[in-house]
Amino acid sequence: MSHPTNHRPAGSNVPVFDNTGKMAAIIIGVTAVVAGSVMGAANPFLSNATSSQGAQIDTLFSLFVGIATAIFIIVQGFLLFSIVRFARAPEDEEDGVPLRGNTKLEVFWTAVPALIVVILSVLSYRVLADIERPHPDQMVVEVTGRQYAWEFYYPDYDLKTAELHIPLGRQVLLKITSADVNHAFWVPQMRIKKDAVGGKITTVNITATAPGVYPIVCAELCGAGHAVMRSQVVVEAEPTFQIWVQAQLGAKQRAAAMPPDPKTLGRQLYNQYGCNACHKLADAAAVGVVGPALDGIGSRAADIVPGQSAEEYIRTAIIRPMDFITPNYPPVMPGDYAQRMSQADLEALVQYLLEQK
Ligand code: HEC
Ligand SMILES: [Cu+2]
Repeated sequence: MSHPTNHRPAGSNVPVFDNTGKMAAIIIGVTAVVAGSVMGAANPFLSNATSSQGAQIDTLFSLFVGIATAIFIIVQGFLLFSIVRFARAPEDEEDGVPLRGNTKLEVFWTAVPALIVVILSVLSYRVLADIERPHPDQMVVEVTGRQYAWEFYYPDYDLKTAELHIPLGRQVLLKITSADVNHAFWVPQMRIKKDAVGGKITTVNITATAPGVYPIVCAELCGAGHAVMRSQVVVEAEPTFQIWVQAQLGAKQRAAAMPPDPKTLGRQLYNQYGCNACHKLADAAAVGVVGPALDGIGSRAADIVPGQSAEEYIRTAIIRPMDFITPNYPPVMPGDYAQRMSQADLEALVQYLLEQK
């Protein structure tokens, strides 16, 4: 048997030697190269990345997808070709031809993937090394995730915010951690996704390449309010960023010099401690739906637990939420407010909620 791979059982009217195999190989190969190049060049799955790291990652990803597409088409092409070309003829009851391995083919299909893997590893390493290289003008922002909000701290300015502002074109080193359970800091448009783990700091660099506002999403199921654990990155030109910093610092100084009226303070605390993520409250523009709406809580709080005044009920609900579970709601309110809140903040918040008539 000189050409086992091309052998046809007796009774078949397909000639033993023909060129369909070669033709198929050429058609499959050309299709794979064209489709792979198109997928690599115009990857339809991703919008444009808005960070320089994201752009590098996308280029690499498109190359991976392009190569994977080509390999997929080659493998499936030969599979389909074989199904059609070597189908058993209706009257053919014979066994198939006993085939042995084909050393050349095996060397080829081991060497080529090995080479592809080596090339992709080298390219990936170069992209990773470049992304991790610190720039001299780098700015540090400390990111803390907690159920269910993100908090940003700028050590350069001693400034804490709930929204991340970064200057266009400047490398920002994010030092990410969690105050409670695991979260993940994700900015889809920038291709940045990093775990936020309690007691540990994970780092990632971002250099924004397009001004705009991009959503920040928590990408780790972290509890009942996970879906509302969102914020945003605001990318602006360096001068605009500096103006924003000064405005925040000014507001902070004014707040320190002249404490806000109880209502403003109450709204601030309500949002700062993440109550807004779970409790709707019109006065604080909060829309959370995990817990009961707190509109009018001041009027009804006295009638909920017999023997507890409105003030006691609200205070207890905050510092010991498990003492009384509001019927029809899950017992998911965080139990650590007593440790996290100063006495002054707690009292201000209780007074604020009492005023919600
Ligand atoms: C993770 C979501 C979540 C967060 C964050 C949260 N709560 Fe709650 N809260 C709930 C749920 C759910 C209930 C109802 C079940 C229960 O009683 O524990 C509740 C109950 C309450 C009640 C009783 C409401 C009623 O109608 O009887 C008050 C008051 C309250 N929370 C205040 C707060 C305040 C103030 C904060 C912020 C400091 C806060 N909660 C943060 C989920 C949350
Ligand atoms: Cu989270």
